[in-house]
Amino acid sequence: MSSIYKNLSDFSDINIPSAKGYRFGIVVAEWNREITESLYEGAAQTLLLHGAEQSAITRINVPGSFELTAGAEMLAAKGSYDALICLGCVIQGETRHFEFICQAVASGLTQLTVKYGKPFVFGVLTPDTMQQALDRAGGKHGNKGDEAAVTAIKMAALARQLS
Ligand code: RBF
Repeated sequence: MSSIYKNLSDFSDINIPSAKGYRFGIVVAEWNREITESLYEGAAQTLLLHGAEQSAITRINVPGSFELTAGAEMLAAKGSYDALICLGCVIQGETRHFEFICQAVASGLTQLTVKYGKPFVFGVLTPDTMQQALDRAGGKHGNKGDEAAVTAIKMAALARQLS
């Protein structure tokens, strides 16, 4: 988690495995598109930076974060991916809708990880305000899309190592 003490989007001191030869699926929610496009750009650039081929990255869009689980399942069922990255942004409002969406996605992606034995990375921002979202999508707290990609690479490498 990013904080005033540690911005995890700076990976310069962390040993990240090569992503060469791995296949990645990225599911992007269209709600709060300004934010999710930045998350996607960060994730895709990070995968490429660490050796993934452009042709090894498949992107699909879903309407909102609630649909991330369904989109990820559809992608996983169709293709052979080493990791799936799910990107969304749910801004806390005054209704309980926020909790329903976030809990559904967190639980859905956990279930998919268990079902497929592969990483389904939770790259969903859950800020209180749009400014906090901007700060975490290429702003002063880095880009959580980058962090999601690094998690995907590390977990894909771990899955291969243990298989
Ligand atoms: N989807 C998001 O990705 N982020 C949101 O902040 C968000 N807020 C929503 C607020 C309300 C009141 C509703 C009804 C939907 C919202 N959605 C949001 C869309 C949700 O993820 C999903 O696409 C729809 O509920 C249709 O299943």
